[in-house]
Amino acid sequence: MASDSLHGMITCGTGGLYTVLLDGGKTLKCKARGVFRIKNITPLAGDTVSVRRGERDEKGYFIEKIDERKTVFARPPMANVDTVFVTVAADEPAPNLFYTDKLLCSVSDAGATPVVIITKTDVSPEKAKELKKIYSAGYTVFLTSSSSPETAAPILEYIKTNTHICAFAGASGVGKSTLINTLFPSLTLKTGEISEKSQRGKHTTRTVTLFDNALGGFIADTPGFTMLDLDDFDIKRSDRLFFMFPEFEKYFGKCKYRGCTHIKEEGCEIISAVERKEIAPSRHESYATLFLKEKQKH
Ligand SMILES: Nc1nc2c(ncn2[C@@H]2O[C@H](COP(=O)(O)OP(=O)(O)OP(=O)(O)O)[C@@H](O)[C@H]2O)c(=O)[nH]1
Ligand SMILES: [Mg+2]
Ligand SMILES: [Zn+2]
Repeated sequence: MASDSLHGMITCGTGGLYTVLLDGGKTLKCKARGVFRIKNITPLAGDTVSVRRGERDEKGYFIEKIDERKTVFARPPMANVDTVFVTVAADEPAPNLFYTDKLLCSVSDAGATPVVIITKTDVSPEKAKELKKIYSAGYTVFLTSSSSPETAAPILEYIKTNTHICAFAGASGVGKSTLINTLFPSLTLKTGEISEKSQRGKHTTRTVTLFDNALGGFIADTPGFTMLDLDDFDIKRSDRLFFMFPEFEKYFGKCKYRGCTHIKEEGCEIISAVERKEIAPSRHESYATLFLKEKQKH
C-alpha cells in the first residue's frame, strides 16, 4: 500500500539531496523523482513540495510534486522569495546607482518585491538623504546605521508583516551581514560568512539555504546575491523595462508620440518629469542604458 504524501518546503538542496521542512515542523532529507530530471526541472530552495516515502526497495523519501512557484530566481537559484532588500551604502563603498537600478529591475523581473535599504547613514547622512530622494519615488525605502541599532526596528516590522521569504542583495561591503545579524540575532554567524567562505573561488552553483527568521518566515542566505547574475538579466521588451521603473508608471501613455522609447524623443513625458525633478536623472540614465543594451542584442 502506498504511504501518505507529506507536504513541506525545501530549505536547502545540494548534490541531489534536499532538506525538506515539513508543515508539521520536522525535517526530512529527500531525493527528487527522476521525472523532474527528465523534464529538466530542478527543485529549488523555497519550493513547496509533496514528499512520499519510497516504495518497495526504494530507500528514503522522494519529492514527487513541486507546487506552482510564485517567484523564481535563476542565480542564485531559489523559488518563492517574495521580497528582496536591495541594500546600498550611503558611502564606503560609494553607491553604484546603475548597479543598484539593475538589481532592482532583476528583482521585479523575477516577480518579487524590491525594497531599498540605505545603510551606513552614519558615514554620510547627506548622501543617505540623496539616495532616499532618488528611490522613494518608486520604492519603499529604509535608512539604517549599525551605530543606531534602533534604525533596524522598522525593517524588522516590515519583514514581519509583509514577507514570507526574504533575501538581501547588494554590493560587497555595504553591510548586509551586519544588518542581518542585528535583525536576527539568533542567526549570527549562520548567514553569509560560512557559505561565502566555503564557496569562494568555486564556479559551482551557489547553494541557497533558508533559515527560520523567528518571525514566522524565512530569510534566504544567498552567498552569491552580492552579485546577482546581471548578465543573465534579459529584458525582452522595452515596455516591460519601463514598468520595472515604478516611478515611471504614472506617465505611461502620456508622451507625445506613441511608441516613444523615452530616450530622447521630443515631447517625452519621462524626460519632462526628469526636468521637473520628479524623476531622478540617474534613474532615467539607468533606464536608457538598459534599454540601449537590450536593443543592441536584438
Ligand atoms: N560605519 C558603519 N559601518 C558599517 C555599517 N554597517 C556595516 N559596517 C561595516 O562595513 C563593513 C562591511 O560590512 P558587512 O556586513 O560585512 O558587509 P556585507 O554587505 O555583508 O559584505 P559582503 O559579505 O562582502 O557582501 C564591516 O566592517 C562593518 O562593520 C554602518 O551602518 N556604519
Ligand atoms: Mg556579508
Ligand atoms: Zn517618452
